[in-house]
Amino acid sequence: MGKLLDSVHSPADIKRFSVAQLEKLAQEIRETLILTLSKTGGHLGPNLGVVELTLALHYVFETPNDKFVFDVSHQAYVHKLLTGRRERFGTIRQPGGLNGFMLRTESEHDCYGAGHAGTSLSAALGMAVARDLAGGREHVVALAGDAAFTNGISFEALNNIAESTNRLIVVLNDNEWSIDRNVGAIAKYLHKIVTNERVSHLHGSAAKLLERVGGKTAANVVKRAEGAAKGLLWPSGLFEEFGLTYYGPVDGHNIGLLIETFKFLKQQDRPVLLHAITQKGRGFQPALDKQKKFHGLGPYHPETGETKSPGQRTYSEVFADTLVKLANNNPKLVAITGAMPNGTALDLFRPHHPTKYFDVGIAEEHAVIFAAGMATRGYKPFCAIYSTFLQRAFDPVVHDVCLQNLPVVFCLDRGGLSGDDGPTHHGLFDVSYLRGIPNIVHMDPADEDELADMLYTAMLHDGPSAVRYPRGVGPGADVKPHPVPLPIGKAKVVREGDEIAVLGLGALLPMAAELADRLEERGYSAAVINPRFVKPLDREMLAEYAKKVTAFVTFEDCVLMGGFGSAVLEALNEMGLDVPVVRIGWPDHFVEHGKVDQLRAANGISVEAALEKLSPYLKPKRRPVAHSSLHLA
Ligand SMILES: Cc1ncc(C[n+]2csc(CCOP(=O)(O)OP(=O)(O)O)c2C)c(N)n1
Repeated sequence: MGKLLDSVHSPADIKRFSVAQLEKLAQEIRETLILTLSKTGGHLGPNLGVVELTLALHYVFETPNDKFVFDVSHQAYVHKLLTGRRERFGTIRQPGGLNGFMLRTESEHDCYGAGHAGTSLSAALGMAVARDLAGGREHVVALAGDAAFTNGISFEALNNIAESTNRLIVVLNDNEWSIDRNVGAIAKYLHKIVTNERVSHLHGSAAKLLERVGGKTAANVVKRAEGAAKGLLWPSGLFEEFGLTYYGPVDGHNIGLLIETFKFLKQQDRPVLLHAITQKGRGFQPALDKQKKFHGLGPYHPETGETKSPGQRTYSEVFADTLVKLANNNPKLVAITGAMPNGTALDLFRPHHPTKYFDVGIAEEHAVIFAAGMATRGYKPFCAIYSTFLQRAFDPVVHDVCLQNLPVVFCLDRGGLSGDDGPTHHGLFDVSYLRGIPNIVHMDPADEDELADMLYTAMLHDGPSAVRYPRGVGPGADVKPHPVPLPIGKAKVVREGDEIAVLGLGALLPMAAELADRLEERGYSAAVINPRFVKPLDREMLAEYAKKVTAFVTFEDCVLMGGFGSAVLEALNEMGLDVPVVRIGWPDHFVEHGKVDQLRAANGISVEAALEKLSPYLKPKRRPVAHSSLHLA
């Protein structure tokens, strides 16, 4: 690690550096990012793109008094390195280590946490208005990527800024990429500004002057610098109409220029937007060559950027392959993603059915309502949205799709823990938030083949449905060449048993089977059931087992509150069947980032925890197995 970075313990330490030293520091930061993330994984490309921007921001402003609000905050690693977390940086995204996003509890320099896109302008405006009301003078800066402007909330905020405050700085970090290429009219509009030759000529001379005089303090020089900064002004119709004074586009890698520009913007008594052009992945050729891959990834080779393949098809890939097959025979099938063609694997679908594929940008609400519209015209939309991001579109799911009973299929990728990404990305709520909505069918496959069958079932179903599947690879089941439809609302009995019934939803079916094995070892007859459907629940099956078993056990990879186990309890209660239900699932607190197995064990999602909770309901056996370490009643 280079010397300059070693001497940086807080942002104050970089303020004594010259521009040349800051450029050297930028180089050291890039090396640190590339090396560290090669071991931990993380958002390499976005962070390599904001090194100079972050340095210039910290050079000019004073956090924690001034406030930086980063959109998504996946690009806050450089900020972390500069704000007292350098020594712990190697722990990023590791269990017990630094979070991969901004976290208010992690540092006083993280004034706002995020992980979902489009929140920075609203949050920053809230802080600016609070400051104005309290008579404060601190600066509030929102840093948002170009893809954040595909999101409705950003525009809801823009609609309010000019009327709400005179002092807010928005930095638009434009690299022309979302995770995939950025899409839509706004992306085209920004591209037009960036590639306009007249603008770049004008700005070239203004920027040169600014650089020449920048950093000098004599009054007349400062005046000239200000004049030059004004030369960066280009009336961008869009942002000017929203009442923000637009500056740019500026080279987001020119530290000297950025510093002088921020010094100028800091003095403005009106909301301003700086359009900075950056290069995602700058300084690492593999990241420049493969923008999508290096947006966010697991460990890689620090020189070649090579990564290990998971060795087996992920759930997302099985989903995409199945959808290709289904679309081959169904001209009405369309696939929709909200800026996640890579994550959802729909980029495998796109080449097969380019006219049936829609990337609508980071716009989950629009994605769902757009799907509803298509469904009214006889199309069968498959909306592939991560479980965590569908939270954004809860009302469209209720009001537009389910209320009108439209045949939209929600393909909930990352249902369950998202692991290293942490609480903003864990998909633990969808069972609870979807289960209470009338008309929806909710399915959870236990393996890849069942996922294919459920997608086929959803295609045939004339109403709304959701199929939820985990991140990464599953058990590796062979997928049949042709999926078959499943009877809706019917569970699958995997193993018969008549003392305890263990229900394992989706990814937790193996845990249910393991519990049953452990019970069998102790002499209990345990049934293993794959519920398949959270809704409609197989009441017949429940009633049948309620006649014979002393308890049910439910395993689910979602929050217990309002979840699958709760559904079982409710159904038994409604049928007047008084059988205890031991529920295993996620407790009522947010779950930090970490390894899935460790987090499950630490949160009581384990066979051991189930045995302990179940013990009061187990009838004593005459000859308990001697080696048992558990005290079964
Ligand atoms: C609501 C929501 N949907 C999807 C995502 C997934 N996501 C994370 S970063 C990202 C792209 C961000 O692009 P941009 O804001 O331009 O920043 P860049 O990474 O290019 O610097 C997306 C789609 C998200 N975080 N939040």
